Order: sequence, then structure tokens, then C-alpha cells
Amino acid sequence: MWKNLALTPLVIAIICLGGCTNQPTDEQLEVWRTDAIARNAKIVADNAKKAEQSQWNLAIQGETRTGKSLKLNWPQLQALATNHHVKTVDPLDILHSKEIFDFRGVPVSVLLQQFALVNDVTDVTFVSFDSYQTTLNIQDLLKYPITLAISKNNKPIARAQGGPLYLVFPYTQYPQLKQKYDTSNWAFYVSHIIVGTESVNLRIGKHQVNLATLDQLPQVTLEQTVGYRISWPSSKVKLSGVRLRDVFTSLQQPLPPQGGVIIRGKAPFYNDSPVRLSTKDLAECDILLVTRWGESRELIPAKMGGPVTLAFSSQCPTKISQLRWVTFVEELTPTP
Ligand SMILES: Nc1nc2c(c(=O)[nH]1)N[C@H]1C(S)=C(S)[C@@H](COP(=O)(O)O)O[C@H]1N2
Ligand SMILES: [Mo]
Repeated sequence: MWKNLALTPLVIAIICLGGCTNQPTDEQLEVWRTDAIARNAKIVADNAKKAEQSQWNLAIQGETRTGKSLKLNWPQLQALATNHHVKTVDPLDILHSKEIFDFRGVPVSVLLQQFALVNDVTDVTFVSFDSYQTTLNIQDLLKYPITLAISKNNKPIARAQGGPLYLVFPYTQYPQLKQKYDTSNWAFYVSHIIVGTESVNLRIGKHQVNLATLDQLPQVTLEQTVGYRISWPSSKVKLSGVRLRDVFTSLQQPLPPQGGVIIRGKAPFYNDSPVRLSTKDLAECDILLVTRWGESRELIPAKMGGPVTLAFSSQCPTKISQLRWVTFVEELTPTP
């Protein structure tokens, strides 16, 4: 126990302040110990919060001017946010839903003008740390000061309030925005902006795989409801793609029989909680990388989590079909 306590020397110093001749009682020791643990946890949590903000990045992907995705770090975001304010209610701050807050941040229009091919697309999709996504019309983003806020009433935005980067709409100044964009469009902890839709580019072990490569594999079609609801019909739809196990066979990269594969999507959340499937799971039922949907086999837009989504056939055993469908699949890593 004592060994795990980072403040142990301090605790001992406190114990010894009154001279170390009088032994503290076990109860007194227990109080000090609990105190120190609590203080220690708070320091660790405060540091984590500070680090979280200064280490936050915003990726801009899809139809960018350079054709490549780019990443803005925190100092760059701060520099872009110097003097832009949006004074609005915050409908997600349910305890203060009437109050008008002073948000400071980066107007999305500035990011689009600077980094995106604005004439080529209609949609811009925001992806958040927790894999939440919301899609807006680019003309609205160019017309209204919809903003990625970095501070609220002059304070950094706490994680619990949607920080460090919170997509806010100028509801108070432009009430008409409320009709088109409701509270579900306000996005907490935004980590990615996708202009239009990206092209398929998967990292699979040592390989980079594009759509042409996936199209050479046997195509499988499922007909079922989608495992996440955003932007999809709630009825059954056709989903076409390739079996995960066929991907590894075709790359001549057999998965370890006792191991499996880790699947990560765009959201940073997958770094801590990737979806893991065993080689046995993949043999058991159809687990697909879906690239097309509907009768006319349309490509999957960013609005629907595309270009590549991980899908489980409803024929899979419940322990598999209950797993999270991964949107914006980017990386498949074999594991022993
Ligand atoms: N990152 C992120 N932003 C989000 C959500 C979410 O789950 N994650 N939920 C949306 C929805 S549907 C609503 S109604 C509001 C409030 O969500 P809450 O009730 O889960 O706080 O935040 C929106 N923004
Ligand atoms: Mo919601």
C-alpha cells in the first residue's frame, strides 16, 4: 500500500512534524493515508486535464488544399482563436440553459477557407474523441460563425463541459440555425474535421490498402439495420464489402491462430479501447469492412461513417454482434 503512494515522503514528514517520539495511532495513520491518496489523485487528475488540452490536436482531412490530411496542434489552434467571440446560449449546459456565454474559438469558416477545397464539397463532418460524429452543410459553415470553441467565459472548457474543443452554434445571434441544427449537432471534444469524404486508405499490418484492392476481393452483402444510427435509415439496408478474414488471406498475412486483430477507427478513443477480434471470431461468421450501401451500391460518405465501416452480420453469435461497429476504420493490426 505505502509503496504505491507518490506522496509518501510528505506523509512521513507530516507525521514527524510534531516530533517522532509520539507514535501516531493506527486510526490517525489511516486518516493521513486516505488524505494523501485523495490529494495525490487530485494532482494526477489536474495534471492529466492540463496535459489533455495542451496535447489536443485537430486533424483536417478529406478534400484539403494539399490533398493530404493536416494536424493543428494546440498552440496553432490558440493562434487562430485570438479574437473571435460567439455570445450564445449553450443548450447542452442544462443547468444554465438560459444564460448567454462568451465563447472564444476558431470559426470553422476560417479553417475551411485556409485549408479546404470549399468548391468541391457539400458536407463537412466533425468527429469527436468518443467517435461521435455530426455533419453540416459547407455553405452554412461559410455563412455563419459556427465555431470550435477553446474557452467559455474566459476559461478553458472542462472535459465534462465538452472541452477542450467544443463545436458551438451562434443560436442567440442567428435563431434560424436552431431549425436546421439542433442540440445533437453541438459536438463535444472534436478531434477531426473531414471535408467531403476521404478516399479509402487502410493500414493493415505493413500494408496500405485502397478501394481498388478491396474491390478485387469477394464481395459480401448483408441486409440488416446498421449498428450505429447516425445518418442511416432505421430500416434494414444492404451493406456490401469484404470479409475481414479474406483481407488477411489476400495480403498473405495469415492471422495467428491463437491471436487476432485489433481494429481502430478515426476517433482517438480507439487508442485506449480498440475493438479486438480473435482469429476464431473471424472464422465463425461474416465480419465485414463495408464500403458500399443500398441497391445502387453507393460509396459510404463521411456522414455515414465512411468510406469504411466495420460491420457484424446478424448471424454472428451475440458476443460478436454486440460489439461496437467501428466507423472511419483506419487501422487493422494483427496481434499474437
Ligand atoms: N462528442 C459528443 N458530442 C455530443 C454527443 C456525444 O455523445 N458525444 N451527443 C449529442 C447529443 S445527441 C446531444 S442531445 C447533446 C447532449 O448530449 P448528452 O445529453 O449526452 O450530454 O450533445 C451532442 N454532442
Ligand atoms: Mo441527443
